[in-house]
Amino acid sequence: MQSDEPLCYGPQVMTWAAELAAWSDQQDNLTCTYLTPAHRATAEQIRQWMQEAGFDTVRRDAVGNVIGRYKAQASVAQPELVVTGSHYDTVRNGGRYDGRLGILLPMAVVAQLSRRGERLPYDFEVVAFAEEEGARYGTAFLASSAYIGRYDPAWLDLVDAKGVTLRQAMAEAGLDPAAVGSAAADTKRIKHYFEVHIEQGPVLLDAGLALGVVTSIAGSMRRKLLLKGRAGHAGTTPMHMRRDAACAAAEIALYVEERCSQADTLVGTVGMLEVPTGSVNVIPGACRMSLDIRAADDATRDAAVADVERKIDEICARRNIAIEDTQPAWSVAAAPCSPEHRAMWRAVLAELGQPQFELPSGAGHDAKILEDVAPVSMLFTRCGNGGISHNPLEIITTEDAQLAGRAVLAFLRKLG
Ligand code: HGY
Ligand code: MN
Ligand code: MN
Repeated sequence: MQSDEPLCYGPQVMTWAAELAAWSDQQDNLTCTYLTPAHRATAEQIRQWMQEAGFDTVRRDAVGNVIGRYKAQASVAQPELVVTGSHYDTVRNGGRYDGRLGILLPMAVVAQLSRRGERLPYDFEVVAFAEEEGARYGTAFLASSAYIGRYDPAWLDLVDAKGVTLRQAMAEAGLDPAAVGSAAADTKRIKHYFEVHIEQGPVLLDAGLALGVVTSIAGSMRRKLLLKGRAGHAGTTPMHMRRDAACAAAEIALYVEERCSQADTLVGTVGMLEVPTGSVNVIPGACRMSLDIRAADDATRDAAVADVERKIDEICARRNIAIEDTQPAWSVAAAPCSPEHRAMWRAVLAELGQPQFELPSGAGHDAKILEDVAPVSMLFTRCGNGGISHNPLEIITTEDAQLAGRAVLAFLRKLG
């Protein structure tokens, strides 16, 4: 592959991603959840690298986002703002590229622009969002919601698995819970937001393509439930007299699987299923479970959610099981990507000798939140290992990251 750019994007991103992966909440895997010591060390490292890369200003905002700004050409009196970014938190036992690629790659591109002394006709901001997965406090896209001025103060009272409130975690991290409103960006200035992200699926891999342009970002609904039956002796309680919370959860999980197999782009997952303080010889009196239901369009998703909720009520009524939402149900609408910028990305792919391939995103991304305040676009990179993600086997190649870096530079110039 001939390139007029030095090989400065791919190798740099792979090196940085490997170094960030060293910071984890767990000894034997990559888990980097909101505001833990590993998360704070990751933020500090990104801040340092941004400074070394040549950003004019680098700051940590009130919720822990790390934001680097590369200023416009001095001749532009009132420059607009183009923003890119992604998240640096991870799921538990996650991969090192989910989110982080979308931070590190634009950082490498700014380093190249800075080396060349090249300025863009707009201010360019790279945002390392502090919390997208919702792994510690359950509410996803917290950091990009704060960035667009939609922080919900009720989130401060969310509690993690160890009973630490989000408010306490912020104080421990040196952040002021009362200042969360100050994280809001001047969204009126944002001309465009784009996000580079690994595909997290097998489509590009199966098509033999390195890059793809995203058409739309799936909307999702999440619930966390506590089903309450009655604990009892496993040996002496006849089957017809039981209120087994785990069996109710199992019946619900199988219905979610069946119902969400009935439409394209519709998916449903029970990712968390747990009998708290369970014992081998005790009928489960309680069972915690999570629901995650998504589709490329809201109508498909909402129809499935309505059916699942009806079924939950029917199963629990029949089994005499009480239902409790352990946190407010949460949903985010599907987001279309900007046709104008999709065309720009397709033109960039053509210039790079790549097929102009487009695909929907089944995963949620911060771009979905930014779509409320600005036109958004996304560029996907191929995932290896069968497209696996949210798994330590998540992998990309240096060559694909290099190509993506060249695409970002070309896109930035086109935006000008
Ligand atoms: O769950 C998602 O789709 C994303 O990885 N947060
Ligand atoms: Mn993810
Ligand atoms: Mn992600």
